[in-house]
Amino acid sequence: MSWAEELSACGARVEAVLERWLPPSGRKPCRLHEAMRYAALGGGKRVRPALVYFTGRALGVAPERLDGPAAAVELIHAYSLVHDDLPAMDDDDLRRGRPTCHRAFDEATAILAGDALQVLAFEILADDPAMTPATAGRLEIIRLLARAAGTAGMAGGQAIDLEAAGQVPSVAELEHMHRLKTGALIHASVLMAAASADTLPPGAAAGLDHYGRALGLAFQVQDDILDVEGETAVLGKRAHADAALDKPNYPAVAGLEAAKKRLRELHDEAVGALAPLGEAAAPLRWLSGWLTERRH
Ligand code: GRG
Repeated sequence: MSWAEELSACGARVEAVLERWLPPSGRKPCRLHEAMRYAALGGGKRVRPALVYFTGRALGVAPERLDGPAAAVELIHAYSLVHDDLPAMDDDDLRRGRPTCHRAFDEATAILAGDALQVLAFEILADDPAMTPATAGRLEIIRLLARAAGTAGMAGGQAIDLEAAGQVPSVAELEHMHRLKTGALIHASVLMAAASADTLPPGAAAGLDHYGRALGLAFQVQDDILDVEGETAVLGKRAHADAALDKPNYPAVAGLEAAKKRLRELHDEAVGALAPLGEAAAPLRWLSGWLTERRH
């Protein structure tokens, strides 16, 4: 299989895991369960689960032990998109090429669906029998995801993002916000897989930590570039949304060419950090290239 095929296999795998954990839509309260399934299933690139599986593969961890972390990080991501699209935040109508959750259902249901997706993530990490058997490893994985989703990560970054509307931050301030809002969950995807390994090769922990950080920022810089250069039909979400909301993004603050240069630097940094893992890190090198060249 090519790496691109491996990436789609990761997407199919996490879809099946999510299907198993999500409450059936026929179970009461049906509308809430339907909204949760609408938000979490059948869409998205599944980048964060792929990072979990690809990192685990580089470390020789069996995929069954990674299903819990892969599904959990995707549920946190899905919840963040549902809440981010709400009228109180970005007020978007389109997500993954279809109506946003609050448009397909209603605002109250979308808020509850986001809440329930978030806690389901932690229920999986606490309960999944296939995960790393050591209690310490499981707790570390829960801690990593909680920190990445909280005020020192995604929720904190989102708060800074909302406060930044109408302002012009420095490049350093913008990068800080991006590292929290988007980077933290991508970083955590790599770290959760590393925490699932029984042992790590020398230098692997620091190398993967560095890779996850660099790739997390790179992902958001590319998202900013796509917001400026992309088209709504290809992105599956509204293009030029940052300008419409008067939100600063990388091309607006540093210029488009500087944003592209920074993206290349971050890709090189991410790939360079994988040196201690040698050939085993080939899928992670490929994924960094794919993510920084993606068009949607
Ligand atoms: C509501 C607490 C809270 C946080 C929201 C991540 C986030 C914070 C908001 C999403 C807004 C956004 C579009 C951020 C840009 C980066 C990003 C996360 C893009 C979407 O991720 P993809 O491209 O989406 O992985 P798919 O649909 O492929 O899963």
